[in-house]
Amino acid sequence: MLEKILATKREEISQLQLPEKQYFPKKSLKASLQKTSLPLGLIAEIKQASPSKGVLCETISPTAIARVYEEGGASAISVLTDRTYFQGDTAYVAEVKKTVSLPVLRKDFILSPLQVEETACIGADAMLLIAGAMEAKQLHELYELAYSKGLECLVEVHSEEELESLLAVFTPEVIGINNRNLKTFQTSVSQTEQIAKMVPKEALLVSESGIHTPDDIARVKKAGANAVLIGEQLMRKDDKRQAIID
Ligand code: IGP
Repeated sequence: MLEKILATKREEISQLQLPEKQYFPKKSLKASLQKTSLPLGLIAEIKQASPSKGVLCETISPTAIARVYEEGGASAISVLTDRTYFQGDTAYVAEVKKTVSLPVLRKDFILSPLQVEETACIGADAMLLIAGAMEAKQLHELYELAYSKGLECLVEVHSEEELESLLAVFTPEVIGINNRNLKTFQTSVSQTEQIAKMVPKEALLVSESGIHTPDDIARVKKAGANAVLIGEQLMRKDDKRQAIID
């Protein structure tokens, strides 16, 4: 699946034109995750659909959802901007930035320096980089470019091998362990329990995907996660604010 998405993305990049630059006060993802009042930092995701689950809700108002996430105590908002597979939109980033004061993470498949520029233009505070999508050296170049533009990165790994290749090149400030196996789409928090052991102490660790119950949260916390990234479980709930508190 990842390969298919990346092929579409390369196609899109070849047509990409930079939008006009939007200016917003910058908010640090890392700092916000560290100073949470919840048991763990929470990146709450706005995701309308996904290749694994199909459509999660028929219509969405990104600004209304963002407001509720903020009220519930989330530390940051993740906004899916991929249109083809996730029904996201790059315009959602600015809409959310205008509505809440939390840092906004752009969730997409970033493969090229031009997309890093675009991420800065659309007003995001941070962006996702996926280790499984490229060589560690290339990822490091995009990472450096992002930080030079005032953007932070959440660097996502799916396996011990991916993390090992990455750490041979550099240590990202914020590392995400994706609990979803991209081949089978199955999620298991045991991914975090397994891989967390290899994460250097100085990095902030985010456990991503497949987090549904308080027990999942307790397990990843015990494994050493500083924060969780939750999409589906919140998107399916009518009362998202209560879902965060629960
Ligand atoms: C959220 P979930 O299972 O809570 O909806 O997962 C998030 O981790 C997931 O959307 C995600 C993702 C990604 C989406 C993780 N890595 C990369 C797109 C691209």
